[in-house]
Amino acid sequence: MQRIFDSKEDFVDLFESSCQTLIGRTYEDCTDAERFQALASIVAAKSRAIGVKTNELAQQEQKKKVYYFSLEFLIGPLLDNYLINYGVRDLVEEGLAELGLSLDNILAQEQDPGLGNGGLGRLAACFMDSMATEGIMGYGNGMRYRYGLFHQAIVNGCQVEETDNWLERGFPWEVRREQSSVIVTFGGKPVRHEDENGHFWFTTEGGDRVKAVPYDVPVVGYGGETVTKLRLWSAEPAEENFDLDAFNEGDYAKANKFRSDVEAISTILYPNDAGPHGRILRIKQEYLFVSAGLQTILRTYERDYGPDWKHFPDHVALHTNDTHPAMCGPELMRLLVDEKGLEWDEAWDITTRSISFTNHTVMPEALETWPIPMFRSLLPRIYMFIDEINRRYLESLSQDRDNWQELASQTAVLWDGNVRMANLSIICGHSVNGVSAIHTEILKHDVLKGFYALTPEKFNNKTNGVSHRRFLREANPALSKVITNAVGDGWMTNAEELSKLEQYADDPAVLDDIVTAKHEAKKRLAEYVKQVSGVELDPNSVFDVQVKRFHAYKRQLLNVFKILDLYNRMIDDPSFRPMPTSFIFGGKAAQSYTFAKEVIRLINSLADVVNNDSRVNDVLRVAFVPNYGISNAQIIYPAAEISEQISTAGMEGSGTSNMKFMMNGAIMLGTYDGANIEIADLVGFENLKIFGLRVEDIERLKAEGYWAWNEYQADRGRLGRVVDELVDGTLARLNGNFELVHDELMVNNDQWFVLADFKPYVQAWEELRQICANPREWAHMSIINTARSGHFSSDRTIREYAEDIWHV
Ligand code: 26Q
Repeated sequence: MQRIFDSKEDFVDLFESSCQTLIGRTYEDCTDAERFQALASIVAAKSRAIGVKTNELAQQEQKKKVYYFSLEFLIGPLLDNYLINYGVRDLVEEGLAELGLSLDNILAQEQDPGLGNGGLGRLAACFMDSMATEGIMGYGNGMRYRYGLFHQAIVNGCQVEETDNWLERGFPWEVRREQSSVIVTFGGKPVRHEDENGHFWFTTEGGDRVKAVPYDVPVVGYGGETVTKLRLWSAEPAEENFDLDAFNEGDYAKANKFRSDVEAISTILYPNDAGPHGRILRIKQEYLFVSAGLQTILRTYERDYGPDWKHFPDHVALHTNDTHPAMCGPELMRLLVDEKGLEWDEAWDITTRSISFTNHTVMPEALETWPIPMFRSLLPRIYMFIDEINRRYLESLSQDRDNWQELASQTAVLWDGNVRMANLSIICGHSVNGVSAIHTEILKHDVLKGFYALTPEKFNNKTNGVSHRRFLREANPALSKVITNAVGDGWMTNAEELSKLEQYADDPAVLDDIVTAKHEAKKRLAEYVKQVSGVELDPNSVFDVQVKRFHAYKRQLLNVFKILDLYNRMIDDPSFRPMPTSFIFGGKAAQSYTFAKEVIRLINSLADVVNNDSRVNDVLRVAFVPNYGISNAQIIYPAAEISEQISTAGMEGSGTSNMKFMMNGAIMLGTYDGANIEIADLVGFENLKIFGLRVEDIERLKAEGYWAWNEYQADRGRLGRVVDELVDGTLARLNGNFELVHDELMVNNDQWFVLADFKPYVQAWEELRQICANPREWAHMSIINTARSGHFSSDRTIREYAEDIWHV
């Protein structure tokens, strides 16, 4: 353990002087926000110093480096995480208390950098944490967006997107590394050169030169021994082209255009369903962070090993998080061929041995493609490499295979006027992985079956994991204490040690402690919900939670139907009194995703109806937590008793909130999808509830013909009534009826099988709800879930990547 403070006194001295030197006031006169700045700056400075040592050591030992390329890193607040990882949280808390200050109040000041959409971005952050903890030299390579994913406000039931100005008060963890800036060129004209041996290469003439400036954020592993870094790139003009004439004429926008055009590249993070708008900027982002990252990596490699390129893959692994960094392949080829003078075959061998790729989704509309004309004019030299990669690939295909035309239509990079980024990622790498067992099977036998037929050895599964240090230890101190009292604290670095808890599964004292810890967390969440949404929740009711991005396939709508049905039954039959339950939702919808935004409005309308109806509101409550993100997720997970994981089977890559809830002892109510299946395998069907259609059922229904109308007719009394209520005024108080939602079911034939799964879902919920009525029975199941959640630590996932893919 690398303790950054020798003693409490040592910390207090440092803190007092940091307030003086950084803020210019005594700690007493500082605000909590300023105290946060002072404390974070000490921890950041210590981290940078340890980072230098980590780096020197790695260089001496010639340790292999892993570069994790991701357009998203949803890192969350860092201070608490780092204090825990350095083992000084208690010491700091006590030291501050002696000064009359509260660590919790200071921690609450930290901004949450929203540099990601959801699961994929958070996974990247968990991986950074686990790599550092496992002593792997893992470096993140991403973008420093000026504005994070929007801040979500709820106005009159509707989502309203507000700018997330996360840098407003500065970001104390980052350091701008001006010296390490690199130039990235867009457009221009490739010019061919040839030497006397016929060897040729290209340079680019003209084009727009952009300066990519890195900002480094320390990544502290548990124990503080290994500190690596996350490098985030920002776009700036390469030359000052201030238009003085325009300025003198008073046209300030024109005068500054050179700057604003370039800075637009790193201004915002794109939502996961971005329409055609802004697509050019998106490609620019993708190329900027890929090119800047790779240029830097080659420079570092050359410094450490000289121009010995053929051993590059022995010392460097390049991992691409989804297709967003797919240009790694052609850009590495360009650097090796055009700038380092390698022949094609040699460069290709190095490229494919270095790059690996993770796919996160099977939805066809999520697979990135770019129109060739647009791509070529923006990145002409990269396009030439892609064209040649594609040509050589098809050539080898046609030599080896009889059915090559069919395979080509599935696997070619250039097809139908588009560049297909997933195919590019697979061809340029040595490994393709899915994020749960079932997802990988679907990739192999459906979405990517052509590639699987050709190169089965490239395919492997890496079931996701999450940082149990952040989502259990940090988020849920009360439960963590119960665990550590029972089994010691070895689980912090070896999550499998959580399994020792199982011997207490029938121990009344420990079960009571579990119930007490849950109750504490529920009280805390209830306070938070009251503060942010005005809804009052009773901590004695059961907390049933669904928090995740809003998407039709995640079926928040199914959950709404369950609640509405419960409401209807209570209104019809006043003697029907279900046990008190609070239904809690949270999540953002992409700004242009109308259906998803309507479901948010629907939940808020339902909340408005239910919470204000005195016939039901003593036992039913519905709350929507606005602006779901890492910070409030850490308040939400610990408080849940029921975890809703109800995606249409076959659609969810893995899901990761299912794992975070599991660690915190919530019982899952889920479909047989993504990592839910592996969770069920581990805890057994008796310790959670699985319901509904499975992948094969859905395939059969699709083949035989599924008719939403039949489902509606077959149960007019309950299901049919709920469908009708979308448009009959029942829920219209906040901005009207829900025709769009209704028509998705009844006109568009319910693509996500909401109506088909309604009955088994309600049934499974009733059964689970019965269990929750008996706290001891619930606690028994809960402790088994926590005890078996060690498998879903991202430490395990990272060890698998390290061994099977990166070979470190
Ligand atoms: C693509 C093109 C243009 C603009 C945006 C995008 C884009 C951005 C983000 C496409 C997809 C994403 C994010 C996807 C994502 O978060 N997928 C989730 O990944 C998790 C981690 O593996 C899984 O657990 C989830 O199942 C999966 O939905």
